[in-house]
Amino acid sequence: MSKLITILNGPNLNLLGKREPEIYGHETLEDVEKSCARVGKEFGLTVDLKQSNHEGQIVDWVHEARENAAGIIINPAALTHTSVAVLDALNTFDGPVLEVHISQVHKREAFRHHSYVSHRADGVIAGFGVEGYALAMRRMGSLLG
Ligand code: CA2
Repeated sequence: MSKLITILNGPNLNLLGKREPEIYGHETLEDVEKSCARVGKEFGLTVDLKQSNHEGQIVDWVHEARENAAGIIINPAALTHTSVAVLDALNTFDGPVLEVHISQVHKREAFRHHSYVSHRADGVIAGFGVEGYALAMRRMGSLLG
């Protein structure tokens, strides 16, 4: 039976591909879901990609993933740098957690250099554009294979 990977996206990422293409590129979250599903097929993984602008919603989705997902890929967006609540939720999840950032956060403002989520993440990808999500899917394939 195929295993589910929950892909969570935080605040403002609904605008992906629609604003600030010089930082975040031209591809949308729909494109990301398609490319992740393609990679997932190679490894017997299915994907469920979600986005919310609300911290509590992300926490609720992590709890849902506890019941139905084998792994979590998360781009917490600004919550990366602020949210102990998202970190605490991820700490209750037993499977692999991979953190993805589209931009190279370490080349940007100092406040983007610290991630609460990295205290839990089993791997971090930053600065590979939206390709980072598909790379994280490949890693999920090896971790769960
Ligand atoms: O590089 C990333 O993926 C970030 O997680 C994106 C966050 C930012 O706060 C993090 O420091 C790094 C911002 C997401 C905003 O998404 C937008 C997408 C398109 C247009 C405007 C915002």
